[in-house]
Amino acid sequence: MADYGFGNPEVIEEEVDILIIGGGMAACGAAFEIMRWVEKAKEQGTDIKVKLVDKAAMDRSGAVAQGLSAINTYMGENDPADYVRYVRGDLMGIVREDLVYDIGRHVDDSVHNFEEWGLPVWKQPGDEGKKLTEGGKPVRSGRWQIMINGESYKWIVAEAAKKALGIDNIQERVFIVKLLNDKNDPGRVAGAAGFSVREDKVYVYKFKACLLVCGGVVNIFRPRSVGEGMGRAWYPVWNAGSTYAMAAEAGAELTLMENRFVPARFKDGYGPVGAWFLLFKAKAMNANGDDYQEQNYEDLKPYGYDAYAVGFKMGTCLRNHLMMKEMKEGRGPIFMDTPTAMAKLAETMTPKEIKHLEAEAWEDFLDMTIGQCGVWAGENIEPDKEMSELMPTEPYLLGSHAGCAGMWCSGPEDLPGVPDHYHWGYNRMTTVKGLFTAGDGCGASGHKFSSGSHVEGRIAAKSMVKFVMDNKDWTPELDRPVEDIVEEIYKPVRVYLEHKDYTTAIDVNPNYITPRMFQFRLQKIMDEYVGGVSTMYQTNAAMLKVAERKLEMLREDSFKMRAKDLHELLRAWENFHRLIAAFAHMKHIQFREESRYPGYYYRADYMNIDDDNWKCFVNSTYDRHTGEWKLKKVPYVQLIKPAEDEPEGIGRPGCAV
Ligand code: SFD
Ligand code: AMP
Repeated sequence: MADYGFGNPEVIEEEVDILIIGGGMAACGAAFEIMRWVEKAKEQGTDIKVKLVDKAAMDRSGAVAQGLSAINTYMGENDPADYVRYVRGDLMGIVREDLVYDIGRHVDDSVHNFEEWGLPVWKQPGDEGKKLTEGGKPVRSGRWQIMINGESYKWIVAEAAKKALGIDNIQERVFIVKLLNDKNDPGRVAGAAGFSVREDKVYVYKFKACLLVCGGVVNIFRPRSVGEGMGRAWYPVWNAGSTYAMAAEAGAELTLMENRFVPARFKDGYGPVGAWFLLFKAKAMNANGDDYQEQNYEDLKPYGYDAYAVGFKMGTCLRNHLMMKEMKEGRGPIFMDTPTAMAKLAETMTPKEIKHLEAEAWEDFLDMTIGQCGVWAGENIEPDKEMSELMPTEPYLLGSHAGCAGMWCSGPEDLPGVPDHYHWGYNRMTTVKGLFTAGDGCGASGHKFSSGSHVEGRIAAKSMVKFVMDNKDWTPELDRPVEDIVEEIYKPVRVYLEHKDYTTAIDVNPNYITPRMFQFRLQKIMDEYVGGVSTMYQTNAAMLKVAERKLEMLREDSFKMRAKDLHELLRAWENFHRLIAAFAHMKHIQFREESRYPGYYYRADYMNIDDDNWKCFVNSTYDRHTGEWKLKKVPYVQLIKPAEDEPEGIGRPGCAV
C-alpha cells in the first residue's frame, strides 16, 4: 500500500463471539438482555464475549435521538392477538403473524423496564406516582399508544444497555461497511469490517453470530426539504440502509422491500401527527374546510381498496390515499385544525389546565421533532390560534413503524399453525447462518415502534446465545484476506488522493464523483422514476425500466466516489448502502404487479389490489458478485382468525404461489 499519510489506516483485528452492529433501540434491547444469558452460559462453563459497535454515540443515536413523546406499542389490557389484527390491517393483510404476535406477548416487559430506569410515563388522574407494574393506568392516546415525557428516552435506554454490557465492550463511532462470509461456508457470516469516523483506523471483527440492527433507510428519495432545508427528514438521516445493504450482500433473503412508509407530517418540520389525531382529537381538512376522508370514501371502491377498510376505520396508507386525492385535484393545502381541537378540549378546563394543554402541544414536538417548534416559532404559528399544514413526506424504507420492509427471519417455534417456511432455526435468524436482526431490520412485521424494536432485540439476543452455545467448537474464518478488505474500504480515499491534483477546484474533477453529487443523482432517479413526490408516488413498468438502467450506471460510477476526509468516507459508504437498498426497493416494486399500498405508492399500470395473485410475500436475494437480483413469491399464511369487524380483504386466504 502506498504511503499517503492520511489514508494509511491502522488495522485492528478482534475476535468475539457475538457482535451487535448498531446502537439504537433494538441494539440496546439486545445489550440489556444478552448478559443474563451469557451469565447462564458461564455457569455451564462457556465464556461468551459480546461487543457492540455503533457509528455514532449510543446516548443519542438512531431514530430516538431527539426523544419521543409516545410509546406506540404497549399492550396493557389488550390481547396480543388483537395487536396482530391491528398490524395486518394497517399493512394491507400481509404480515408474518408469528413475528408480530411474538412482539405483542413480550413488549410490555420492555416498557416496564423503561419506567423502572426513569422514563416518565403519563398516568391518569389519581394514578400519578403509581408505576405501570403497580397498576398505574397510563394515559393512552390510542388503543396501543401511551404518552411519555420522552426527551431523554434514548439516553435512559442506552444507559441501561451500557451498564449491562460494560463500557469496555462498546465501540462507538465505528461505521460498519460490510459483513464477511465464512471461508468454508458461504451461507454463513463470520465477520464484519468498518472504519472509525474519527481516526485513521479500520476494524475487522470475527464472530460466531451477529445482530445487524442499523435501522431503516432515509434519503434515497429526493426529500421535500432541499437547499437550505437539506438534511431535514422525518426518519433519522444517519440510518442509510446499512441493515438491508449489508444483509443483501451477505446473501440474506429480503422480504416486502416494495413496502415503504410515507408519513403524513406537519409540513416542513416533519412533526408527527399521532398525538394530534389521537390525543388532542384534531381533524384534518382540505382548503375548503371539508372532511376529505368522508368526502372521498367512495374513491376507495374502483380499485378494490375498500375491501381493506371498514367504514372510516382504515390503515395508514389508505388514509394517505384519501389525502393525496385532495392534493392532486387541487383542494389543498391540507390543514390540521389545531385551534378547534384545543378549544374543544379547553371547554371543560380551568385556566391553569389550559396553560398546561398549550404546553403539551409544544412539548409533543420539543420531545421528538424540535424542528417543528422552529417552524412554528419562525412562522408565528400559535397552535391554539392557527392551523398547520400537513403534507405526505418523501418515502422511507423501514420495518418497525407503519411499514414492513426488511429481512426474512425465522420466527418462534411455540405458536400453533406456524408453517415450515416461517421457522427454520433460531428465532430472528435470517436465511444466513449466524446473521440475526430486529427492529427495522426484521421484515413483514411492522408497528413495533420503539418498544417493540427493543423487545425484538432482546428476543434475538437470547437466541443468538443459544446459537453460539450450539456452535461452541466452530471457528470463524474470513472468506477474504484482511488487506483486501482494508483496500476496499479505503478505495474512495485512494481515488481522491490519486486524482486530487488534476484540477485546481477540489470538487470539480473528471476522475471522481463527490458523495454529495452521488446522493443527488440517486435521489433524482428514485424520485422521478420509482414513485417519489414529484410524480405523486406513481410509477409503472416503463418508468422502472428506465430507473433500472440509470441505477445500473450509477452503480458503475459508485466505484469512482471520492473521500477527501473521514467524514466523506462515511458519506461515501452510506451512499453505497443507500444504492443497494434503493435497488432492492425498485426491483420489488417492479416484481409486484398490483398497487398493494395505495397512498404509499401506485403501480399506475396495475392500480388494483389483486388478492388472487398477490396476497403473498415477495422475497429477494442479491448476488454481490454479479449484481443480479432474484425475486419470488412466498405464501402468506393466516394464523390469527379475523374478528367480525375486520375488513373483508383481511379474511381472504393467501394466494397460491
Ligand atoms: O411519533 C450503524 N418512532 C416512534 N416509536 C414510538 O414508540 N413512539 C413514537 O412516538 C415514534 N415516532 C417516531 C419514531 C421515530 C422517529 C425518527 C420520529 C418519531 C421522529 C419509531 C422508533 O424510533 C423506531 O421504531 C425504532 O427506533 C427502531 O429501532 P432500530 O433499533 O431498528 O433503529 P434505530 O433506533 O434507528 O437504531 C439504528 C442504529 O444503528 C446505527 N447505525 N452502526 C454501525 N454501522 C453502521 N453502518 C450503522 N448504520 C446505522 C445508528 O447509529 C443507530 O444506533 S412517531 O412518528 O410515531
Ligand atoms: P404518528 O405520529 O403518525 O407516527 O402516529 C403515531 C401512532 O398513532 C401510530 O401508531 C399511528 O398508526 C397512529 N395514528 C396516527 N394517526 C392516526 C389516525 N388518524 N388514526 C388512527 N391512528 C393513527
